[in-house]
Amino acid sequence: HGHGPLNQALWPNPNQRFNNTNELDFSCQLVVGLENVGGDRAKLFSLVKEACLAGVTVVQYREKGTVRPSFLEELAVAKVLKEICRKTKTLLFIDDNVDLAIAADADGVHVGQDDASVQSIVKKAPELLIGLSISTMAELEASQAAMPDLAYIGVGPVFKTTTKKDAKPTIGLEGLREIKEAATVPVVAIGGINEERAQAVYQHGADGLAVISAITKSTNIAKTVQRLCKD
Ligand code: 3NM
Repeated sequence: HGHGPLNQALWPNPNQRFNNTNELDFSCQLVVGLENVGGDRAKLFSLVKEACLAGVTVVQYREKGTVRPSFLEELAVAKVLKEICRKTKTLLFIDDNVDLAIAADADGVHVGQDDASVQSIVKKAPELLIGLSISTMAELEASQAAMPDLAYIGVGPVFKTTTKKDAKPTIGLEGLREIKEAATVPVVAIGGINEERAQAVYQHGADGLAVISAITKSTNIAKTVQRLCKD
């Protein structure tokens, strides 16, 4: 499978993928799937496009609803998202599904503690960037060996979230700070983050943030993204 133009420019040598990690911007991530927009594909595409144009730096395509689309349906959606992201130079990550990330020529894959191991992803798809969810100091410590292969860690839930059904206990702003102080890769805070809470999240050390509902439920996406995202 071919590298996207973005990957090609950034990672000329697959064995030195992370030499340029500092040039990648993980500051503002929209996590979204069909379940977050009432299953409406056209709405998903227009929302992602608007968010990308407004300054979102990463889109994570995530289908974790009770009704899962088929692989081919998800691939069709992911390919459109890839095209939108390519035009705005936004990174596209796929949640959990390494095969989908490869097939859609995404820039990266985001995995949780119970998903594919970082080691197995590196082996299978060395060109993919990898984000890993971390909720506790114990998980951070247990993931030390994987750090050189990670583009960022997703840390949360910082605040109570109603969007993720199986969310872990909230860690709060102090939990975020504690993990940030020990982390060696960019920290992307997630969970219940909205326009009002964004500044506090940055003040507690986050390098970036990731949201679902703050953007999918916004009535003015451009304004919301401006307020959420670090300049
Ligand atoms: N992951 P909202 S919390 C997808 O803690 C996701 O790892 C979380 O949605 C984690 O911005 C979460 O609407 C949901 O709270 C984020």
